[in-house]
Amino acid sequence: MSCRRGALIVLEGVDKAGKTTQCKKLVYALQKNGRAAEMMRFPDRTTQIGQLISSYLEKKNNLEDHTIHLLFSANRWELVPLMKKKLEQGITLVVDRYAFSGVAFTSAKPDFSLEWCKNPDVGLPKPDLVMFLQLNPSVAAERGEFGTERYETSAFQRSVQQRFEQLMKDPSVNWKVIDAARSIEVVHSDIKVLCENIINTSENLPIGEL
Ligand code: DGP
Repeated sequence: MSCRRGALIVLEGVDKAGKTTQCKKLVYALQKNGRAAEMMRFPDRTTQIGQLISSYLEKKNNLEDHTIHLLFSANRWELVPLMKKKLEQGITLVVDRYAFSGVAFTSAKPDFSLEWCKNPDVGLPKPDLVMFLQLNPSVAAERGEFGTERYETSAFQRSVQQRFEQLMKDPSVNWKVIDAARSIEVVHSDIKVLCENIINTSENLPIGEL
């Protein structure tokens, strides 16, 4: 008997929308319900490519904009064998950011088209569900000071938000918009319901490709 695969679930949103908090709570809740679930995050700063990205974000090095875009994508590709293995073992993966952040953040820079930005991620495992934690960037800014990393300014985040809105028009991706201005627990219970449904419906389907 072949084992039922896990679901690939992604959380996206602007900085401070609560993605990391919700990913952790979701994994814990799924495990408590007897589901095999693990969290992943992109960029994964632990690999060699991830370390380059991390020092770029910390402004310790400067990389040309196309180059860093390709490195973010390469960082996702290098984890694909592991992701596929886990999904095939029946483990549901809850992923904090994915290719959509890649496209939204780079295309928010001048002179980058969505099409060019999407290309390097074509063929990555396709999420069964992408939840967009919707939060007005000015409300996000009130949740605390932005840090000192690259991209952490209100003007840039507004531009990122607009790119995400473009991406959400793509009907080939299973987007669900979640109002992230509500309390942590209310957001969590919405997310949990969506995930239980998608885990049950995707377990007999092949893993798709972006
Ligand atoms: P964090 O999620 O806190 O580890 O922050 C990572 C930062 O990098 C955040 O500002 C979003 C940005 N980011 C994530 N993925 C990509 C990507 O693929 N391309 C670009 N240009 N930026 C990304």
